[in-house]
Amino acid sequence: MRLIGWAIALAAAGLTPAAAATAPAPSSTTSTTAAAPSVNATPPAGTAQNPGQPDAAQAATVVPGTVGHAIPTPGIGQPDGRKGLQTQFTPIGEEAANFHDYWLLPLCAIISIIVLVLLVTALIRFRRGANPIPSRNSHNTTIEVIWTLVPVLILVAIAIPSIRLLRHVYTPPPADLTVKVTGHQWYWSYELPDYGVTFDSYMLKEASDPTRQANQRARTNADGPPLLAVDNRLVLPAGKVVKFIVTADDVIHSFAVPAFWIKQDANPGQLHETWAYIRSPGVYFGQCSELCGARHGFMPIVVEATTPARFAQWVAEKGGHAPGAAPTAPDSTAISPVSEASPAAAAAASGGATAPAPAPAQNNQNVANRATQSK
Ligand SMILES: [Cu+2]
Repeated sequence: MRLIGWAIALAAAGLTPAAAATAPAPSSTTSTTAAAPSVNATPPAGTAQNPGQPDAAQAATVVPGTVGHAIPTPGIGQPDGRKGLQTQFTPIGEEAANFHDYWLLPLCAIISIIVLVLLVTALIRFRRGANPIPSRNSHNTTIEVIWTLVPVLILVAIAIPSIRLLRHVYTPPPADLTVKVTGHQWYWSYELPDYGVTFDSYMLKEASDPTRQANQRARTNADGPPLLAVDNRLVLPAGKVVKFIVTADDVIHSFAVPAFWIKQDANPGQLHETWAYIRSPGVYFGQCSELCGARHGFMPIVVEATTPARFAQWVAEKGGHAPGAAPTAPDSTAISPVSEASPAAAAAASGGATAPAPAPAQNNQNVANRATQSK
C-alpha cells in the first residue's frame, strides 16, 4: 500500500506541472483563432481582389437596369435548381440541347429498358429450376447478325447528328465582333480590339464577407446570384456573331457559359477560338471550368446581351470608339504627325508613357481611363 501511495504521489507530482504547462494552450489557441478574422479581413496586397479599383465610388453610380447593369431574369442564363440543361440562347446551343434531350436521352432510355427486359427474362425463364435439362444450342446465325447490326446502326444514328453538330461548331459564320478573353488567377479580362475597350472583371463579394475590402462594392440581387455576379460585365450586342479568342496568362482556365453552349479551354501561350450568336438580350452567367488554383470557384463570367444601340452606349461609357474610328488621343502632348497617322506609333514615340498597355494586376476600366490616370 505504501508503494502504491508513493506511486500516486509521484504521478501527481509529475502530472501537475504538465497540466500547468498545457493550461495556457486553450487561451493561446483562442487568441489565435480570434485574431484570424482580422488577418483574413486584410489579405496581402498580392491576393487582394480588385486592387486599386474604386468600387465604393462605382457603387454610387451603379443604376440597376442601365446598360452593363441589366437585371437578370431568374431561370435565364443561370442555374435555377431544375434538372437538365439550361435554356439555350444560341443556334449551336439549341441544336446541341435538342440532340441531347430528344435523341441521346430517349435512345439511352430505350436501350436501358431493352437490356433490363432481356436480363429479367433470362433470369426467370432460363433459370436452372425451370430447365433441368440444359439447352445444347451453341449458336444462332440470325440472332448473331441482329446483335451485331443493331449496335452498329445505333452508333451510326448517334454519329450522324453528332458530326453534323461538330461541323456547325467549327464552321462559324463571318464574325461581326471579336472579343479577346484572358483568364488570370483569379479573374477574367476582356478586350474588344475593334472598339478600343479593355477591362477586367472580378467577382462581387457578399456584404457580409469579412474578406471584402472597404473599397469593394458588395453584390446585390440586381447584380446576380451569389458567386456569379461580377463588377464589370461583358456587354455584347444580341443578334450578332461574336468571335471569342480565348487565352490565359498564368495557368489553364476555361471560359464557359452554359446558356451559349460554350466551354473553351484558356491555355497560356495559345489562342483558342469559339463563337456565339446570342439570340436575345439578357444576362447570362458562367464560370471558369478548369481547376486553376485556390480561387478557381470565384472567377465567374457574366455576359450581358443587349441591343446594338445600348451596346454602342456601353462602348462609349467605357471610353471606346466605333470600329475603324480613330481612338481618342490619350495625351495632347503626344499629338504629332506620327501620332495622327498611328496612335500606337505615337504611344511608342512618347516613350510608352501614354501607351495603353494592359496591366494584369489592375482593374482598368478602359483605355481612356488609363490614359487619364497616366497624365
Ligand atoms: Cu480559372
